Amino acid sequence: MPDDFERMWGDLAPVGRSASSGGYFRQPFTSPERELHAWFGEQCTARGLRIESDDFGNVVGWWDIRSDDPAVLTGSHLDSVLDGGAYDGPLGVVSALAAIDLMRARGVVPSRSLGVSVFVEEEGSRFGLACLGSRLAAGAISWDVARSLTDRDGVALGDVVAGGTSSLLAGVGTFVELHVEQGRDLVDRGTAIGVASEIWPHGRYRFDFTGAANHAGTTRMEDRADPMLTYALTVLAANEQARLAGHRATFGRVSVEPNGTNAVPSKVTGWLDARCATDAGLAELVAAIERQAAERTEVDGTSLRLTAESVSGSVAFDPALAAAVAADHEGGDWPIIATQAGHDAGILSAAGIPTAMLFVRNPTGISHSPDEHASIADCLVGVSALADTLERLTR
Ligand code: HGY
Ligand code: MN
Ligand code: MN
Repeated sequence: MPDDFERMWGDLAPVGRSASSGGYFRQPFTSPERELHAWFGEQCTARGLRIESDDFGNVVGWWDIRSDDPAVLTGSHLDSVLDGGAYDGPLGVVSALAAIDLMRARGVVPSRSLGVSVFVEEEGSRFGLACLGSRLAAGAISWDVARSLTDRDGVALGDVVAGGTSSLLAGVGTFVELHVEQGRDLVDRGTAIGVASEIWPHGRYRFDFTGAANHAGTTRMEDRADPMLTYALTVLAANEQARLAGHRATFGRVSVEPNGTNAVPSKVTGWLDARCATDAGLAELVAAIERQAAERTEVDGTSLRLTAESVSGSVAFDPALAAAVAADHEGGDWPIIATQAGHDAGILSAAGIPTAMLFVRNPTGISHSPDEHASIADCLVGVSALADTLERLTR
């Protein structure tokens, strides 16, 4: 089995990888990501898995078993954030294929169909909405709304994929997603595998600060309406709010118009990624940041427009399923832990499909970075853990 996993992992390693940073640029419906989808199709065909695609680019490879019982689905995503790591997403897909290989090597025949899924645009790195593919598959967003989402070049989702309907989840009774841990809980506990209890609510909010373009030299400081100043103080306010309350607030993306060196900008747009343990806490955090930004616009003579671009409510995974997945393993029960990272599993869980997540230890906890890593040994433990879990669920 190790060679299966390592062979597949080696196939993916060069695809969409930056020569300078070593990070990955696998945005949905771009050639590196389409190359990964083609690879996935070949892997499914090589295993005799029936390939089913929906109108949005989501794909499932089915191990069809004649049964009246609802199917079990496992999988993750192949798209990445900009300059992302190798594991976030692909680890769950490669591990699912390797887990099927391992089950077959063990002589296991499922009592119900078992599918391996790849949902598109989980990161929302191109069209701005997190878990776009799984939201479309689960009916959490309509195609009419999603088709108009645009990327930074103004290309609409409807321009790159046909759209329509999806029935990929119609007969699915349980979903399991294996994912590299994006944090340090497992490494601090000294254990390789964990199970998810919940996903923190989180959202992405666009702050448009408008001011007045002017000369960087001849305009006195007191005569300016500088949106960069309002933006900068909003970033500081968000950081302070989150730090004091134990939440998360990040401005990782900004655009400046006209972005000149010797001019006061006319407009600065910043995107806030905010996350809290509760829905109410998230709303309060964003409201507090918005309030402080608005107060600052009064001082700077600028204006603010706030748009919520992507909001994911809190997810509590099925506790009985989590407990059943985590229990009775060599070396003891797997820990059940919360995550602040969003996943397709959260969308399917919120859509009413009993869902579990397996986490594989990340020795540094770093993610959404070229430095994201998991050891091959832990990845192979993950494959075996996923095979055990799928065996239990398809018995
Ligand atoms: O942003 C997230 O939480 C996830 O990695 N998509
Ligand atoms: Mn992910
Ligand atoms: Mn991610």
